[in-house]
Amino acid sequence: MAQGYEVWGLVRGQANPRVRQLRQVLGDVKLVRGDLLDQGSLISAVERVQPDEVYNLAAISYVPMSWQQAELTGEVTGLGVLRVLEAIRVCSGISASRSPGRGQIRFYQASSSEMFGQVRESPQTEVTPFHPRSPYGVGKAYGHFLTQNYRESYGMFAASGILFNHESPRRGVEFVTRKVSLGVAKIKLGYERQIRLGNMGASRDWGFAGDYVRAMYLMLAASEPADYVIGTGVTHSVEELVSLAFEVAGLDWRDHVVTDAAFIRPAEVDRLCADPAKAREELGWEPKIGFEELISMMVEADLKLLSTSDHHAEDSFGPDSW
Ligand code: GDR
Repeated sequence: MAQGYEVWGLVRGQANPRVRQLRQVLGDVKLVRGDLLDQGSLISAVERVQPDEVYNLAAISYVPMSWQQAELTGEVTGLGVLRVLEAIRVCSGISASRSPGRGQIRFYQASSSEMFGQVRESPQTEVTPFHPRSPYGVGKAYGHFLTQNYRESYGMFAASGILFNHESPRRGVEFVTRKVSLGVAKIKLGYERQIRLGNMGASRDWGFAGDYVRAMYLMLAASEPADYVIGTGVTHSVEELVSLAFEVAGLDWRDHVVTDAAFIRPAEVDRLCADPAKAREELGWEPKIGFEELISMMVEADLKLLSTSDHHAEDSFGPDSW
C-alpha cells in the first residue's frame, strides 16, 4: 500500500457478508481465513502469510454489547489476544529457553482508553491505573497485560496502543459519532425527524482514525516495543458533539434530539482525556485533524452518501441500537 506493505486481513465465518464490503473499500487487501476463537486457525494464518507485522484490531468492540454477551467478549476481546500471541510464538519457535531472533514478527495490540474507565487521574497516561467499567474494558485490560507479559517473558516485540475514541466516515452506525452524523444527514434530507440518544453528559477525547493508524505503524517501526497513549488531549461532551454536528447542517439539535433510557449503560465511563506526551516525544506522533474538522467531515460524508445513492448505511454497518 502507501508504505509499500502487502496487507492481509483475517476474515472469519462462512459467507461473511462483510467480505464484499471490504473488497469494495479495500480491494488491495488480501484475505486469509481464521477466527480468534480457534487457535489452530490462527497458527495456520500466520504460517500462510508469513507476516513481518501483526496488528490485532479484532474485538467485540461495541461496549454495550459486552454486557449482553459478556462471555463471548471475554473470549474474543480478551483470550483472542492470547491466541494471536501464541500463534506468533509457536510459528516463530519462541519459548522460555529460546528467544526471538532477528527479523521477528512484530505484534501490535489495540488496547483501549476504556481500560481507564472510572479514571483515577486526568489526563490519562501509560501509567494511570485501570478501573474498567464494562466486560469490554475488562477484556481489553487482560489483553493489555498479556501483551506486556509476552514482551517481558519471551522478549517478543509486542507493543500496545492505548487508543482513545477514533472516528471517521467509515465508523459503524452503532457508535455515537456516526449515529449522530448519519442522523443529522437523514434529518437534513427529510428522511427522519429525530435522533434518540443515551447519556449526553459523557465526555470523550475523539480523534480521527487515520491519524491513529499512523501511530500504530510508528509503534511497530520503533527500535523498542512499548505502550503508548494515543489521543488528542482535548475532551468534548456528547452534547457538544451533537450541537456541532447539527450546526454543520444548519440545524438546531434541540429540535431533534430525544434522550432514551434504552441507550443508558449499566455502568458509564464519564470522562476520558488522553495525555499523548510519550507518543509525541518518542514517536514524533501528533494528530493532524481536530474535533471540529472531524465532525464536519463525518456529517458532510453522510450528506453526500445519502444524497448520491439509495444506499442504506445501516444495512452495511450493522444495527443502530442494541
Ligand atoms: P465508546 O464509544 O463506548 O466510548 O467506545 P461510543 O461511541 O459507543 O460511546 C461514546 C459515549 O457516548 C455515549 N452515548 C451513546 N453511545 C452510543 N453508542 N449510542 C448512543 O445513543 C449514545 N448516547 C450517548 C456513551 O454512553 C458513551 O459515553 C469506543 C469503541 O470504539 C471502543 O471499542 C473503543 O475501545 C473506545 O471507543 C476507545
